[in-house]
Formats: sequence, structure tokens, C-alpha cells
Amino acid sequence: MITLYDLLLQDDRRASPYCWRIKHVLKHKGLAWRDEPVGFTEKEKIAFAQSNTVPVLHDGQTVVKDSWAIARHLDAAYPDKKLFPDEAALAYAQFVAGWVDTAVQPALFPIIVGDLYGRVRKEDQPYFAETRGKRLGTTDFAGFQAKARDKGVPAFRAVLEPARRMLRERPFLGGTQPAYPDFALIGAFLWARVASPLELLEADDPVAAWRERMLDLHDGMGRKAKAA
Ligand SMILES: N[C@@H](CCC(=O)N[C@@H](CS)C(=O)NCC(=O)O)C(=O)O
Repeated sequence: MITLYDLLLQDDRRASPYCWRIKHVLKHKGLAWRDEPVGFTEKEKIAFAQSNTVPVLHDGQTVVKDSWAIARHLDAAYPDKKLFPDEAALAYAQFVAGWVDTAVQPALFPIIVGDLYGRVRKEDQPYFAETRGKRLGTTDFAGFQAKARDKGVPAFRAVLEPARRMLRERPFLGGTQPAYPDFALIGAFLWARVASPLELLEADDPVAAWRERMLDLHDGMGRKAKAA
């Protein structure tokens, strides 16, 4: 039995980009799992894994924290439909995941933070305000977001340029089939979709067409998730 500890927002919304990566990996491999929702202030639920963050995966006797470690564990434990068949695939996936972590998600955060705060569970809002307020230097998240959008939306689109160049020539970052790089990037878009009604992309952007393909995967798993 696999249990995935997943971040819980208001009205059962699930926004965590890192958890979305793992849900895509589980579906890709055809694995069933039990979902365990964790609010921002319910750290006791993941203390057994010595983790402060989700995703945490409990797979039989094995406990794994951190999305990259979880993806590697699942690929080793369930070798069907390999994500990382060789060192080149592993290296490419690690690079794209690192780019999403350090460039794509940081470019998204300022332009959705007000909407995200509005969807955090009421009981978790003081925690979010304290932790994210320190990062941004303000707890007026709506005001911060409004100011950030003018420059922030074009800046976010510019960050996507490497993916756009790839997707002009092939349907997925993985080539003809979706792979871990696609799961990492769609995680960021699902975070935004669940948290905010802001349209991030121009209609004719190849990244927008790719996003539609990704939302259709696995019987529309991403598309069916409660959006903002
Ligand atoms: N490097 C970690 C990052 C995980 C992470 O930051 N998760 C966020 C949710 S998206 C979290 O649990 N935050 C809890 C908090 O801020 O207290 C991974 O890849 O799993």
C-alpha cells in the first residue's frame, strides 16, 4: 500500500507542485495510492518521516521525503515504464526539475501569492502569513501580487523560453511521450491553476497547447482537480 501525504488547502484543493509531480509519476506507472491530506500546520502528520514538507511517501516499509528522492524510489521499486532508463534521462530530468524549482516557480510565486493566500485554510493563514511574509517583506499579499503582475507575467513567460523551444518541435519535454521533465513543469502550472484564476499564457504559446495535453493525461487528472 502506497500513501502519499499531500498539501491541503481550502475546500480540499491540492496545490503543491511537488506533490503533483509524484501523482503524475504514480499514474504513469499505473500505481494506486491512498491520499493523506496535510494542512500547513499539521506537521505532526509527517513527523514520522522527519519531514517539514510534503510530498512524503509511505510505501510498505519504506518512507521517502522530497519529490526527487520519491521519484527515484518509485522508479527503482517499480521498474515498469522507466522514468530514468539511463544516466542521460536521469540527468535531463534532474536539470529540468531544478530549473522548475529555481526559475519557474519563483517567477510564479509573486504573481499568484495573493490568490494562493486566499485559498489557504483559514487555520493555516497565520502560518502562511508569517513564513511567506518573511520571504516577501510584507503580509499584504493581494497588494504585492497586484503590483507584481505588470512585469511579473511577461517575466514568467520569458522564463519558459527553453520549454517553448523544445515544444515547438515535439509534443512533450520527454519527446513523443510525457516524462519526468513534463511532470515537473506541469506541477508548477497545476499549483497556479488550483491557486489562482490568472491566465498565465498567450493562447498561441506552444506551452499552452502542451499544458492542455498534460491536463488531459490520465483521464484528465489535472483538469479535474478543483481549480481556482
Ligand atoms: N524539495 C522539496 C520541496 C517540498 C516543498 O517545499 N513542499 C511544500 C509544499 S509545495 C511544503 O510542504 N511546504 C510546507 C511549509 O511551507 O510549511 C521536494 O521536492 O519535495
